[in-house]
Amino acid sequence: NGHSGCVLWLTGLSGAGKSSIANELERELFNIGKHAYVLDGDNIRHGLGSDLGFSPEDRKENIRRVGEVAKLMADAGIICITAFISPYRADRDLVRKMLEGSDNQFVEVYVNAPVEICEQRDPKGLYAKARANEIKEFTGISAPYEAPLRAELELQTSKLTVAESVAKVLDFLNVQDEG
Ligand code: GGZ
Repeated sequence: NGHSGCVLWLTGLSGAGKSSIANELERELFNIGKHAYVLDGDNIRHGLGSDLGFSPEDRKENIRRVGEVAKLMADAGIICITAFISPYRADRDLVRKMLEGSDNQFVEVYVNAPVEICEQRDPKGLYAKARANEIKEFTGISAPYEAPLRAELELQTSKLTVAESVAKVLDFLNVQDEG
């Protein structure tokens, strides 16, 4: 992978484990001398995307902006790890297209857990709110999630620990310890 950056695009339901995997991956990459950075709702939706909600149009624009930022970071030689639901195939494919033609690899990682499991986990109580109709257009409940058809990697997080998922990504990247 040399010194070139890339984009690790994690996609999946709320509660599937995207953020946990992304953050642990960032730490592991740092430990082997790689410069990685996580983009997620916490650092994007309050700032760059503060005007956006969760309608299909707003999600599309959210993902477009994240894609542009991820591309810049990859151009700067950083391993950019993104952790957004990114529920629409067309939106993810748009980012893939953006990265084509640059020498930055786009790696779509399907963080896959059944919606029943995500709903059981419900760490922030959002599924309960969605069921009570207090949150509209909630992905997996009242808004669609379009699963990837040709993701470079799939992580079944109901069967894998975070560490096992991270190991699979590192293995895919074939990263070497640069000390
Ligand atoms: C889905 C929502 C919604 C709705 C608020 N639908 O588990 P979380 O809390 O921390 O992650 C979810 C996050 C999703 O934001 P993204 O930027 O990843 O979405 S997208 O890629 O579709 O643009 C959830 C919270 O925001 N959240 N309302 N209606 N998730």
